[in-house]
Amino acid sequence: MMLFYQRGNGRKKLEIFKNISLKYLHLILLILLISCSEKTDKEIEGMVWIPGGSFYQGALDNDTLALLHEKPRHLVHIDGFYMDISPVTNKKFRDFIKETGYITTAERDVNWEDLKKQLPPGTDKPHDSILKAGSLIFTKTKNPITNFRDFSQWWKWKIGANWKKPRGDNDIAAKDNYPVVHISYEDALAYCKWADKRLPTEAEWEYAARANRGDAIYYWGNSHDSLRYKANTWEGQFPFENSKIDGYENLAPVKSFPANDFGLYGMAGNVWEWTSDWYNVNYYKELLEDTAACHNPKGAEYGFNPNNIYAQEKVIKGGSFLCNIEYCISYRISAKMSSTPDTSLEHLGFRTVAAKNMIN
Ligand SMILES: [Ca+2]
Repeated sequence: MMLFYQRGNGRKKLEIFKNISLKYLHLILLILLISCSEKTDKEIEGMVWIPGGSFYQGALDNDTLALLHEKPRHLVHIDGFYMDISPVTNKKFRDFIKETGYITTAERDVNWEDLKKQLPPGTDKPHDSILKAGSLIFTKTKNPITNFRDFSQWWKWKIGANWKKPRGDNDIAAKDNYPVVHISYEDALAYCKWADKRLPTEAEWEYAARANRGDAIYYWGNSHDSLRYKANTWEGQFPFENSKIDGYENLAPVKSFPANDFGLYGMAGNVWEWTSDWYNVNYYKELLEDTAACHNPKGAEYGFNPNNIYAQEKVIKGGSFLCNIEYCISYRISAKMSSTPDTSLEHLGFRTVAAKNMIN
């Protein structure tokens, strides 16, 4: 190369040298960029790498669909992590049960001493026959309703309902690729321990669902018209009549609807998913005043739900097959609800995540 330069005239040599220098500079920069960027080359079966970045968590002030606990919106930074492509399926959960012999919350009789701590003092103990192992299942109402605050109109305690029998009297033999449901937070943690994974924080979950779409309301953008093609929800008059326009009245198999821009399926509708955060309605306000806490936020120190002051609840995200535009539009990215760690429901599952250093 040096010989080549020596044979050219001075000006030409300088230009060539500049060009080559620039070329090498680009190459060096490229190598530096590659070496400094997060390594994403390791493929983890069933998971996708979510590259780290910053995003605004929560809903815009002028978002009229959002509930107060989705505001104020605040800037958050998330480090990269691996996330399950879809919620944990019946098949995966069965593998866990076979290896560990774990018995889920819904398969154990209810411990009244534990339950009464979550209820107003003086609440009468239910009859022992009610405290048998079971879970909450959804039941359509016989007529349209007007009081949407009374969940007991469509949630029923079903003895014998659990992940193996989601309706109490049916089984999941042919439903390996359906999301597992009737999973309590405690059950999800036990699975994570077995799988060497963990639950996502609320911020990680929302960041992954948003997938760099800025202020989009839904994972696919802002159009509600395409809902039927994007998520399994309740279309019709909740909880009385389901038009099944999206093809499913109840649960859908995982990957029945498109993935978001990070390649994640089921981030809207079908099943709610546990996060590791305590549900505290004041947490977003605290984050606004503590920007240091906005780097990988882990959630509030304790739960606080003014509508359920005796219980500590965890944040759940994503909405379910029961979400409806007139009642619970929780297939929106910023939407959330809460549940106590020992609760299991027919529309509640989970997915796991893993930091890079958790992967062998
Ligand atoms: Ca549906």
